[in-house]
Amino acid sequence: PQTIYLKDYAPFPWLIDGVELTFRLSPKATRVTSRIRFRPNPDAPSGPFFLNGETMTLLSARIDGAEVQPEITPEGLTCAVPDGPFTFEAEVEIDPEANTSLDGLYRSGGMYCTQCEAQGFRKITFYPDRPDVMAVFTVRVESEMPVLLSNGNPVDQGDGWAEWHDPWPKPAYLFALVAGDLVSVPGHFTTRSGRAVDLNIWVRPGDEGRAGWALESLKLSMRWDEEAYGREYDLDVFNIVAVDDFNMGAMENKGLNIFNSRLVLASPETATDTDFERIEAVIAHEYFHNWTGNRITCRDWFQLCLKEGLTVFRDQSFTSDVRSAPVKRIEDAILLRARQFREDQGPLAHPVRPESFVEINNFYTVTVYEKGAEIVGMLKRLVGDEGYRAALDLYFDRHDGQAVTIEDWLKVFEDATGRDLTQFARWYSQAGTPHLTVTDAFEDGRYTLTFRQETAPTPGQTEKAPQVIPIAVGLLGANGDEVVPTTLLEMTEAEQSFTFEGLTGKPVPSILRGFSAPVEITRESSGAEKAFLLAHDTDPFNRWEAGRDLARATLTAMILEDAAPDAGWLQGLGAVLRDTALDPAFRALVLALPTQDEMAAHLARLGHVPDPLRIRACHRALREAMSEALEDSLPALHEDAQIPGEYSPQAEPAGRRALGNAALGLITLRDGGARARAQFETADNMTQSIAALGALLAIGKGQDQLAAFEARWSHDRLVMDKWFGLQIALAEPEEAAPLTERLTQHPGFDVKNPNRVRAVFGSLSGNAAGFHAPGGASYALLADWLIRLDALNPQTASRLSTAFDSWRRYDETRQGQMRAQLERIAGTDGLSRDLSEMVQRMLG
Ligand code: DPP
Ligand code: ZN
Repeated sequence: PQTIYLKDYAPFPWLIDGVELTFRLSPKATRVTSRIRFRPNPDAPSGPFFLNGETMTLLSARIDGAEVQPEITPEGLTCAVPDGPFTFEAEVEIDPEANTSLDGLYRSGGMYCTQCEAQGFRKITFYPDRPDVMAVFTVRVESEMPVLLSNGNPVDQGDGWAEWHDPWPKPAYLFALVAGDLVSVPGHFTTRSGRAVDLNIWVRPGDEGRAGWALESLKLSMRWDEEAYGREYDLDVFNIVAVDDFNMGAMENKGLNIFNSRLVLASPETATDTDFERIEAVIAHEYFHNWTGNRITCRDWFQLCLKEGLTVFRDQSFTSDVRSAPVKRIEDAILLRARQFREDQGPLAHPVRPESFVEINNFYTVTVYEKGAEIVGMLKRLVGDEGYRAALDLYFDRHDGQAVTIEDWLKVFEDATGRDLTQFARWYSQAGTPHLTVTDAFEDGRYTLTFRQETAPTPGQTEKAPQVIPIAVGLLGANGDEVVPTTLLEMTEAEQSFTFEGLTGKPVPSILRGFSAPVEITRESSGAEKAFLLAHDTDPFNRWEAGRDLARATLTAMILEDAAPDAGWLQGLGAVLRDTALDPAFRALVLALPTQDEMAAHLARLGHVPDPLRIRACHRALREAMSEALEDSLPALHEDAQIPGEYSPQAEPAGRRALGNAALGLITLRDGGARARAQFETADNMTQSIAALGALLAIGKGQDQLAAFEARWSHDRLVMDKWFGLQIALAEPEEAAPLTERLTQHPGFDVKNPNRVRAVFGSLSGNAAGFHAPGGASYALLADWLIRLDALNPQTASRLSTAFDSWRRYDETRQGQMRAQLERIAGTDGLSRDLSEMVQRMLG
C-alpha cells in the first residue's frame, strides 16, 4: 500500500460548479447517475483528470453529452477532457447489501444509509473524493422506502421519490443519504435572527419514546452555539437518523447527521446517566461541526485536527456550561491520560497533525481529537477569553466556505491578538507527552519554581524541541489561605524558573491548575503536602489531582514494596466524602482509583515491568481497605442516591447516583452483596440496575441477576451490549478468554454489528488482568477475531487492534505472545490496508 505525505499536497486541477445525483435504490443493484460540472481551477497547476472510484461498476460515461470510454483502475478512472469547462456524466451500479465495511452506501436493519468520511464517497460514484473540492449538491432518491432523506433542504417529493438541494458548497465526505421505514420525533427551533428550522430525530418505529433526550440536546446545542460563538444554523431542516450498524459514534453530514443508535436512543429504563451525558455531548459535537468542519472544512486529511480538535473543545465547553465545569475537566483529563498518554507512550504515537499515513481512518485517534482539543484550550488560555473570541470571529469571517489548514487557523490567532505562535505550532507537529519536572526554593520571602520539560522520543521523531507550556499556578499559605491566586506562567525554554516575591512563609504550590496543559508532571513532594492540597486547594481540579496522586502513590507502594494502604490518604478521603459542600459528582471522582491499565503505564514509566495480576490484586486490596476505612460514611452516601420521584438525567441527580453507586461498589466488598441485590430488585432505571449488577459481578456473584437481566432485555440490542460487555469486563483473569469465547457463540453475538463486537472485544482488552492472563489465551482469541472481522469491516478491526499497542511494556513471555499474534495477523492473506498499517506500526 502507498504512503501519502502532507508535503505532497497539490490542489485539484478543476473546480466544480454543481453536482446532480440520482439514486435508484435496490438492495443488490443500486444505480447512481451523476452529472458534474467541472471548470479548470485557475489556482492549480494542470494535471490528469482522475476521479476516485472503488468497488463499483461503470455502466456508461459521457463528457458534454458524448459517450467516452475512461480508463478504469481499482482506485478510479482517468479520461481525456476538454481544455475549458465541461460536464461529466456517469452511471454506475453498486451493491449496498454486500457492503459490510459500513463505509459508502450500505444496508442496516432494512434501511439504506451512508458513511462517507473519510473516503466513503468513492464507493458511491466516481468523484474527486478529497475535502478541498467543495460543491453544491442536488440529489434525487428513488425508492419504495417511505422516508427518503439527503443533505440540505427538501425540494419536492412524490410517490417513490424525493429531491433535496444543499445550497452550501461541501466536500463529498459530508454527503449523506438515508432511505428507510422510519418515524420522526419532530421539533422546532427558531434561530436568533428568526429562521424557523424543522428538527427531526428519525428512528425505527417503536423507538419514538427514546428520542426525546436527543431532541432536547439538539435544541440546547443550537442555542449555545448562538450564545457562545455567535453561530446560527443555516438550513430550513435539521435531520438526525439513528442507525444500528455504524463504525463511528456519529457523523456530521450537512443537515443530515447520522448517528450510531447508542448515541441517540435513551430512556431511563435503557440508558445510564453516563449514556445521557454522552448523547448530549455528541449531539452537540456533531451540531457544532456545522460551522467548524462543514462551513469551514479541512484542506486535506492531515488537517483533521482542525475540525475535530476545535469541535471537541467546543463540545467540552458546552458540557462544562450545561453541567459542572470542574467535573467535566476532571473527566476529560482522566480520558486523556488513560488513552492519549497511553497512545503517546507506545508505537502508535503520532503528532496531532500527522505527516504521513497509509489509511486515514487509522488517524481518527485520541491524539487528533482529545489532544487536538487540549491545544485549542491552551490557545484560549494564552490569549484570554477576548482574544479567543476575536480570533474565532476572524476565523469564521475569513475562511467561511473554504478548506483550510492549521497554518490558517494559527494565523487568525496571530492576526487577532498580535501574538507570535511559531513555537506554539510545535504542539501540532511534535508527538509525545511533554514531561515536566518541578523543583522549588524559598528564601527571604522569594519563592522560586523551576520547571524542566522533556519529551521522550516517538516513532520517527527522536529529537524534541521545547514547547510553549501554559502552567497555571496558585500558592497556598500554611493555614490553607490562597496567598497567590491562579497565575498563568508561560514556559518556553527547556528549563525555566519563575519567582514570586513578598511572601511571609514558604507556600504550598498548586501547579497546573485546571490541567492547564496536557503534560505529565513530576515533583518530589511529601504525602503530607498532597494531603494538604486534597483538603484545602481552592482549585477543584488540583484538589482531585492531589487525591489521585496519593492513590497512585499508595498503590505503587503496595505493588512494589508490599506496603500497607496509606492511612493518611484514607483519612483525607473520608473527609472529602463527608464534605457535603462538595458536589457529589466530584466526590465520586475522588473515590475512583486510577485504572489497572494506568497503573501498568505508571509502573512502566518508572522503569518497572508491570505484572497485571499483581496490579489487580493490589487494586482489589486497596478497595477493600477503602471499604473498611470508610465503612461509616458509605451507607449514607448510598442512601442519598435513592432519589424518589421521576428519573432525571441532569447533572445533579446523576452526580448523586454516581457517588451512591461508587459507595455501593465498596459496600458490596464487605456485605456479601445484600445491598446490591436489593438495588437490582427495585431499580427503576438502568443506572441503578447496571451498577448493582456490576457490584455483584465484581465479587464473583450476580449470576442470577445476569440471567434475569438477559431475560428482560434480550430483545434490545443496546441494552444487551451492556450485558455482553459488563460480564467480560469484570470476569476473573483466567475466566476472561473462555467467557468471551462462549459469548461469541451466543445467539445475540453478531460480528457484523460494530457495537456488539466492541462490547465483547473492547471489554476483553479493557479487562487488564483478563487480557494479560497467563497463557496468552486472550491475545490469541482477539487475534482470531480481528482476522475474521477484518475481512468484513476493516475500520472496526483496525480500531480494536490497538489493544496490542502496549505490548512492549510487559515481560518477555507476554511480549513474545503478543508479538506472535501481531505477526500472525500481519501474515494473513488479503489483510486490509487499515489493519495491516496498524500491525506494522505496532511491530515497528
Ligand atoms: N463523525 C466523526 C466526528 O464527528 C468524524 N467526523 O468526530
Ligand atoms: Zn467530530
